[in-house]
Amino acid sequence: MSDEIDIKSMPIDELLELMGEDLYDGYAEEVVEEVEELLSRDMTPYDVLTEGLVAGMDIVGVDFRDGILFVPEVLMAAKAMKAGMGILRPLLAETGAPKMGTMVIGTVKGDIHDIGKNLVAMMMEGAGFEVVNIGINNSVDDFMAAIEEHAPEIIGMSALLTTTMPYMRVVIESLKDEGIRDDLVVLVGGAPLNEAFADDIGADAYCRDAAVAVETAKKFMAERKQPVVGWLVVGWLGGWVVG
Ligand code: B1M
Repeated sequence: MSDEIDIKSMPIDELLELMGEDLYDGYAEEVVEEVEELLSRDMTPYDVLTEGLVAGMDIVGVDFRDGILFVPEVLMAAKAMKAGMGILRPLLAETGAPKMGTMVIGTVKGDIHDIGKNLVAMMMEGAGFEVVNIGINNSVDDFMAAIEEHAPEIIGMSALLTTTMPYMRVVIESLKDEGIRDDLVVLVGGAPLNEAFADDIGADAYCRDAAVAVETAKKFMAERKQPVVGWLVVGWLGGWVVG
């Protein structure tokens, strides 16, 4: 525990290591203090997130897989991660970038994993997107209602279980049935997915992590805007030739 340790005099690499240990042990208060201390050392929110919280959570994941940690411990670690993310969230969103577009993102039906999805949401906000995070365990109807209410350009779906990932196809098929599939960019992510799966279910892209999700979303938004710009240029050139 970092109570007896003076984190202010600790070098950054040791502080990151300590934060990983506190995250592992589920010490939310300490993780928050360490996040704040790292930020005060001029580390960027993104680096604190990736080099600190995400790196720490990776170790939790491996030990959970190997039966060293169990559900209650993982939940404590997840809470500590969320506490740390609470500090970083507004900072990542504070870029002042113009709104790039709107994304509705949710974890699919049957699945309650939300850490990675929230991370994606945070990073997207940080990149200037308006994000409507509809939470966990979302049915087709939940996605449809959010699409109707918020008119997003992008839909993001997350699944962490091999048993819930097929539900993404159900959502995409419903978008087709409603005749709105081609109006939307559908991005999918989550540890058990891959590109082949995304192709197979008819998503636009698989995003390995939050950074890739941001890059991919930006790329699609740029492509969507291009035809409009193209027509404007054609119109302008036409006017120039005629006039
Ligand atoms: Co669960 N769990 N879990 N779990 N859990 C996994 C996923 C598992 C791989 C662990 C293991 O066995 N090694 C395994 C799945 C096995 C499988 O399906 N093949 C598993 C299991 C089995 C279960 C339960 C069934 C356990 C049980 O009850 N017996 C149960 C299922 C409950 C349910 O959903 N119905 C369960 C429960 C839980 C907790 C509640 C204890 C907790 C979740 C807490 C929470 O989310 N609030 C939990 C956790 C924490 C994990 C692990 C350890 C960590 C997941 C995580 O948060 N990773 C996980 C093991 C692992 O993944 N290594 C595991 C950190 C996060 C930053 O990464 O979520 O991958 P990730 O997100 C990344 C990318 O994937 C991507 O970007 C993110 C950021 O870079 N991404 C997207 C994710 N979503 C995206 C959406 C996008 C784009 C990118 O949209 C555009």
